[in-house]
Amino acid sequence: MNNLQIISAEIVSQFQISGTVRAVYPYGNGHINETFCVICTDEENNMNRYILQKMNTTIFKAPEELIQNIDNVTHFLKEKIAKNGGDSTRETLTLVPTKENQKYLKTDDNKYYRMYPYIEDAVCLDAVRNEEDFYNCALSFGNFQRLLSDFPADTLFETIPDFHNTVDRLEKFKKAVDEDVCDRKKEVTAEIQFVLDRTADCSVIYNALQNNEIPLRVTHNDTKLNNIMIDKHTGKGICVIDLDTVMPGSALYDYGDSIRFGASTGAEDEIDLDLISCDLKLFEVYTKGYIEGCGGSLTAREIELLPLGAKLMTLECGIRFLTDYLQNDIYFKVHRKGHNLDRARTQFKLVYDMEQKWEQMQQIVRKYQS
Ligand code: ADP
Ligand code: GN1
Ligand code: MG
Repeated sequence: MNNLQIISAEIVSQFQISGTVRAVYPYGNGHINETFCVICTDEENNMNRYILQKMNTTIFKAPEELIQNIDNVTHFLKEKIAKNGGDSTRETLTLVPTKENQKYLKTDDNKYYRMYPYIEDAVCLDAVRNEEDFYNCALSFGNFQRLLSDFPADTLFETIPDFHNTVDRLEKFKKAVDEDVCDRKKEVTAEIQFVLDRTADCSVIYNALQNNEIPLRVTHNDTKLNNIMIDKHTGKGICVIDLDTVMPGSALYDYGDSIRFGASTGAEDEIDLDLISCDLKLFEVYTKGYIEGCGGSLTAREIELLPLGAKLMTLECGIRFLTDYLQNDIYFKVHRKGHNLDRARTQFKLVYDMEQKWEQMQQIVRKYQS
């Protein structure tokens, strides 16, 4: 066992788990938190699994508020899921309390941990397996947003201010370019220019929200494919996870971020950019599923702006990866040299490809504009 796992085993015992801990190991491909899978067995040798997370408090500066959000949102969802005849223990996350009945554990050295039961009989994907998968995810993310449509938004803390404020993201990017703290600017002049050439795009959703052209909703804000659990047997999206950024936002953020990740023909960190493009068939099935999942609640203007949501969330994510590269990789977890730059490049390639396919993307969306 390495140090990390020993620490985790000690931490685990402070939560209300069922059975004896048999193993704790790093888990998943998230870029933000430190995630572990905990395996326990009871006297009859039944296995219970849990997800233990060390919260990233560099990024989430107010972990108590974040947990409060998750607790409120999951309780709200549980009631609705139960009312609709669903399984509220499986279709949303549940915080496992500590032995002192707290919703999270704060250690003496100011580290914050939380635990969830592992969602069993489900898979979490890093790439779409087929069109049906993606359609099912779209239904679930749309449905998630619909279930939260009457959630009291004013009770939510903003866990990361200006999270999808692309105008602000652009400003922070320009500052990182100017400061150039690790002398990487010279390697990325073409990428910097790519962003600057799209300055006008960056304010479109921001302005549409400001002018009340589109509504502010309670949104997930991080709707990539590996933030949803898919039922092993039915292939349906059953549980939306990673609720750290549930905040007031735009449906365009949720739709756009899903397209960015799931409709790409290559991985987010693919090095061979020839493998990266926007798959229009996947774009179409997601569009159909998301509009259906939202249950008719999207406005005509929101639907009209969906292609822009896809492009802008992709551009914004590329801007964020490139900013982090210029700032010496302090935000996203990296696993190799130049990892954030590779990620930024795939996003920009995808933006470019969407621009070439713009007419077709708009035509597809119009098909679902009833
Ligand atoms: P991050 O913010 O770092 O992305 P996530 O909350 O998304 O962290 O968790 C990372 C990964 O852990 C997920 O992509 C998923 O594979 C797995 N995971 C998280 N919660 C659960 C859960 N309750 N059941 C099963 N797997 C989970
Ligand atoms: C992060 O936490 P994770 O890995 O699901 C990030 C998203 C980015 C995504 C890019 C809180 O998502 O905003 O779009 O990486 N989450 C946060 O893969 O910044
Ligand atoms: Mg995640």
